[in-house]
Amino acid sequence: MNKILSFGLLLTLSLAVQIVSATELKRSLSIENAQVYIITPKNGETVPTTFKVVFGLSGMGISPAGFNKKFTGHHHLLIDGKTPDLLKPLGGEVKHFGGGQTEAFVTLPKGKHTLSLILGDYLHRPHNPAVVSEEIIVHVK
Ligand SMILES: [Cu+2]
Repeated sequence: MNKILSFGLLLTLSLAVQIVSATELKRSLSIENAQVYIITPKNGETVPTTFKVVFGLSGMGISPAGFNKKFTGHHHLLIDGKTPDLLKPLGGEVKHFGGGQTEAFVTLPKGKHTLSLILGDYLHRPHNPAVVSEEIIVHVK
């Protein structure tokens, strides 16, 4: 009885491992040392209510959403949010730049705000490993 139980447990465990690996495989791979970063504004900068954000990417390329090209993706801007689950496709918690844009005008209310970028693949999924920028702070006046 014990043997049957442990065999069943082993089978369940190996199945779980296989499912996790299959999910991992589906995520697009990033290039080691690829970096995404905000070029402007600078961390700590004071900006007007509408300001331009310029996105930087090194080591990988830009492709529009829906376009499955290896080692590319599109930018996602996270404003005042906590980094989402990077194992799931990005949704409404970020602004998608699925056209392949590398800059955007953003309008925010006066006050302190945080900005960061997450690169996502053709299906809006963070890469494996995820390419995420450092968070910057802007003061909107
Ligand atoms: Cu997206």
